[in-house]
Amino acid sequence: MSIVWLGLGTNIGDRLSHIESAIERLIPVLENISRAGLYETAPRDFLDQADFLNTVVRGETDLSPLELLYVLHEVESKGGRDRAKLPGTPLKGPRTIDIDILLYDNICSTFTGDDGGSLTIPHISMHQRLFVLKPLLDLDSEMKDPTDGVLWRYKASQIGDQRVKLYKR
Ligand code: PH2
Ligand code: MG
Ligand code: MG
Repeated sequence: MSIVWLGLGTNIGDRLSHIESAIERLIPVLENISRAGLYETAPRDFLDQADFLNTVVRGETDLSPLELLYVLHEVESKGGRDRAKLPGTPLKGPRTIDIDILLYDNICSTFTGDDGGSLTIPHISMHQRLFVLKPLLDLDSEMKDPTDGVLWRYKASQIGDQRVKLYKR
């Protein structure tokens, strides 16, 4: 079994129920799930959008990284996520549910799917996102970035305020 860490985010509609339904749908896919608290977070990257709810989930799986990615896409679709890149849709704009693979064991690599899409693990932006690192550290404060062995909590402490506030434990 491999240990995976997923980041969940939503900023459209009933955010709480989008997160809860997505985690329900992860139960058949991941074993021994543990979940961090929910955080209300200011949007990053694309700023002109509503605040997000974010959390992190840890689980165990026998799926490969790409197999897991496709399952997560299905869970996103069931949660009302439209991944189609319509003209005029901002790249990192509003979404009903986004589920990103953050970490998968200590893998540091990029995978290319049959559809030509690519998956980089660790998630390429996680080191600069407190909306990821805070909930991750709730679950394990001693974890290290597998790319350089530096504690995630040290990296988090070097990031300025990003308005990430505990919403629900
Ligand atoms: N996701 C993004 C872009 N910006 N900002 C916050 N606060 N939370 C997110 O989950 C988020 C974001 C792209 O996936
Ligand atoms: Mg994302
Ligand atoms: Mg995503």
